[in-house]
Amino acid sequence: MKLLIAVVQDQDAGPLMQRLVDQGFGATKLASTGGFLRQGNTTILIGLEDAQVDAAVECIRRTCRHRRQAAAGAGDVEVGAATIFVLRVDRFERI
Ligand code: 2BA
Repeated sequence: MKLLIAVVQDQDAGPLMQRLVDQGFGATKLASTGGFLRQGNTTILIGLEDAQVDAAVECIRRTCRHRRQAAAGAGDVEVGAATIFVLRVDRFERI
């Protein structure tokens, strides 16, 4: 089993959650803040089987967009589409 952690832009979070749930993924949406821009973004946690990882990444790829955003002192920066971590899960329980 794996835990996929995806940091996405707030504008993409709603449509992404909808797409994930429509495809049968369990997902949790957390409010987060980027360290560089210090602006709100969204972190989505998805617990899934190893064989589902590519399908979830594809969902993210199809939903999330690159955008340019103003950064204090650094002009514009290109943000997104998503920053994705895939972690091995040693134990998963729903009680
Ligand atoms: P932020 O840290 O607010 O970064 C927003 C965007 O600013 C980044 O987009 C990148 O284009 C730019 N940026 C970040 N650090 C920079 C630096 N030192 N110099 C110049 N430009 C810089 P993304 O790379 O797409 O990242 C989007 C968000 O994903 C980040 O927001 C952060 O919340 C998360 N993230 C990115 N890399 C991460 C990492 N290694 N670990 C944890 N979270 C990460």
